[in-house]
Amino acid sequence: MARKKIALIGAGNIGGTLAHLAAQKELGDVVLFDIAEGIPQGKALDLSQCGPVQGFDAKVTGTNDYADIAGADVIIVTAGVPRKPGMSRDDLLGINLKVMKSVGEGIKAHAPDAFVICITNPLDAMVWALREFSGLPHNKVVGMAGVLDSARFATFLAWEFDVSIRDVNAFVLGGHGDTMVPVVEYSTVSGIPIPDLIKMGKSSKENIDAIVQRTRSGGGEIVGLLKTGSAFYAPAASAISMAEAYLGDQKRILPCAAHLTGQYGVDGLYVGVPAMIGADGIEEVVEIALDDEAKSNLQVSIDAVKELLEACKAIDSSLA
Ligand code: A3D
Repeated sequence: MARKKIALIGAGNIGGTLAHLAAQKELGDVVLFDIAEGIPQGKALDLSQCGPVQGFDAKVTGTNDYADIAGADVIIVTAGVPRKPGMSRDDLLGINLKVMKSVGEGIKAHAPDAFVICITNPLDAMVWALREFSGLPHNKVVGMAGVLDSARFATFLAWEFDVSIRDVNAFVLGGHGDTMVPVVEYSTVSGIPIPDLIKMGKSSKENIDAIVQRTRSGGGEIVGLLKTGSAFYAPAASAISMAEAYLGDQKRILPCAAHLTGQYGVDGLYVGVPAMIGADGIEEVVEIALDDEAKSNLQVSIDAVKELLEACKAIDSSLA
């Protein structure tokens, strides 16, 4: 069987980490693409030289030419610009929307059969725009945010309960950003829901509320510490788990920004929901019952995504 091919669009902090993880795990040969000349080539050379030390055979190459992504099985998109001081959310939206246009056209022309995972922010709008520009089927284009957000939630819960991270299952719905919805009722330690653990005296509502808030602003906390960029190790690891679910037809149910067609009362938007990833991409969106509080929080999140899409349509009339 021929080796799989993983194309990474954007060779910045996340792109480089993705390349390292994909090569280490031998998910396939890796192509790093970026518009910056020298960066993908330099990172690819450096990563290739990890091979002899770490014992992986994956070929890692760098390019500035979309033709080199031809035949990719998985594409992970991190191309774009992060928000800088003085830049409004709309400024970022306008710049990254243009980036999604060129990336979408590149994918459409050279790798229309790939499973595409978008990470570029603002995530829920960019994944939608990338799907529109690429014209790929909706089940083959997905956004990575929920795996990361629930990993953050799980980390804080494991610390709170002083238990192994392996026993924590944390659940986050909604858009990526301040309006995300960590769902306490569906989050467990070894199958025991968090509200039961509170009743057992293992934590308090106040502590869990603080953890929910810390999860919501988890990205900002890291930006505040790093000062020169945003998180990249955990975002890369999260996207790799989604790529593995697709390549291995694992049927994993992972929280991701998936295209909704009526589920959760939403039609035509990408929103963070639990979805099954297998060989057909997004094979199913799992619709769970929510209590009134989670429902109204999710609605706030959906409204925020809608607002972003309207802004995208105002910037690029081909999207309207
Ligand atoms: P960074 O290290 O700046 O890398 C971005 C790369 O994109 C740079 O190497 C640029 O040269 C490249 N680039 C810019 N324009 C283009 C283009 N038109 N075509 C190809 N490449 C281009 O950023 P990063 O890797 O830290 O983050 C990448 C993106 O992920 C940003 O938009 C972040 O905001 C976002 N992000 C999302 C999450 C989520 O959970 C959704 C988490 C962390 C970061």
